Amino acid sequence: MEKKVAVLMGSDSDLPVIKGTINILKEFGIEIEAHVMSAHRTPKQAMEFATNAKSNGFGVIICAAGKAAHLAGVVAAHTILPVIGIPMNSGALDGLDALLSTVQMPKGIPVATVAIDGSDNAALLAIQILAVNNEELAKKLAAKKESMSNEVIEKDKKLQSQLIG
Ligand code: RP5
Repeated sequence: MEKKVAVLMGSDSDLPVIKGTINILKEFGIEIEAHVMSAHRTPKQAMEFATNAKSNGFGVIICAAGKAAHLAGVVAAHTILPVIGIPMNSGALDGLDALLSTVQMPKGIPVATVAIDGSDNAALLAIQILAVNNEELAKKLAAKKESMSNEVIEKDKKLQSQLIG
């Protein structure tokens, strides 16, 4: 059975950005579960979800959180699944608080941290992890890269024609 991806967010206020993650996972046909779950406000639920995630059929867990963003770290502490952290720009420090809280994990408990509000890359990294053992996903990823490359080439052609006149 194909592995699912969990998308956890610390608050529903994260959803507008995290919709990007969900949309890309859906575009690739990946089964997802999305939850509002907080390391601070619902610590028991976060711990239980992480502890049971592997046996519940998940392959990767994405955690988005802002401010003192501990969700990804707490989840990573309770699972051997790869955990991807998205630091959210939700406070006075423009996301730098969440970036440091997410990326600066102590040794032994890694969290693969994407950029502040890096919702698309979190989804793509999760898909790349699943694609290690899934040729169909690997082909879809290669096609996506090809299409991105073609878009940039087209933009360059347009620029050249504007510059030349
Ligand atoms: C974090 O605090 C959430 O992930 C969110 O980014 C931020 C603000 O949450 P709310 O006060 O909007 O619920 O826990």
